[in-house]
Amino acid sequence: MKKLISASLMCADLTKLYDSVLSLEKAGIDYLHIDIMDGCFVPNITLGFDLVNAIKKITDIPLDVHMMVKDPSRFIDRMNLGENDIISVHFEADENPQKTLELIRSKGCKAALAINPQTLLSVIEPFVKSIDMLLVMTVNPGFAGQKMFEGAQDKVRNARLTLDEWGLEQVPIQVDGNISPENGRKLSRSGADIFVLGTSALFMKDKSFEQAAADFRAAL
Ligand code: S6P
Ligand code: MG
Repeated sequence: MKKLISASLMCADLTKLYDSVLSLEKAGIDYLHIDIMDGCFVPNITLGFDLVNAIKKITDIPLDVHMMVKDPSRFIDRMNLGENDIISVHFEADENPQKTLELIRSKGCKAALAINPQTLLSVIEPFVKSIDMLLVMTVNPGFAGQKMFEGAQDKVRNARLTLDEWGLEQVPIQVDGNISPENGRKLSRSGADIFVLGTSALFMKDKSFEQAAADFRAAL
């Protein structure tokens, strides 16, 4: 599977978001990752649905919306997204993930299930027919700038094996949290396909997006 980069916009300079999106386009970034938090499922609040809809209007880069929100099905209709966009919802935050995943697909978007570092991989089994991507969190959701948890590589390797066993070779695995070039390489070798890049690889003081993305791709 082709290795793809998703740029985490909560790590961008929000005073220059428009320019940043255009620069990310020029750098050939594959997805824009938009973190939505509710201050309840996670102890933070960042970006929101109005921003998702505004960004959608200014770029053709597909959006990758990561909802860290309790009962996310309440909000799927708030976003004007299309067939190349991904919406991820957390297993831990939803009483009926199946229904939410189906709702996302009914909107024409790709549906993804996200799992926290402490959540066992086996929980995804009932939902495998309804997912277009699996998001394996490599930090506890809520904040940028954290350290990847120790078992991340093993978890991604097991996730790839498990998905393949179920005949889901085409379902990509996304990793999110402290994806530096070094961690990206390790996780890529374990089977990760889509890399959410924040402060550890893309949003850096002394490097352009173009250079940072090239360095990351070269490290994989
Ligand atoms: C965290 C959020 C992430 C971060 C990203 C930041 O809750 O879901 O998408 O924005 O992990 O990257 P980094 O390299 O600062 O950890
Ligand atoms: Mg995220």
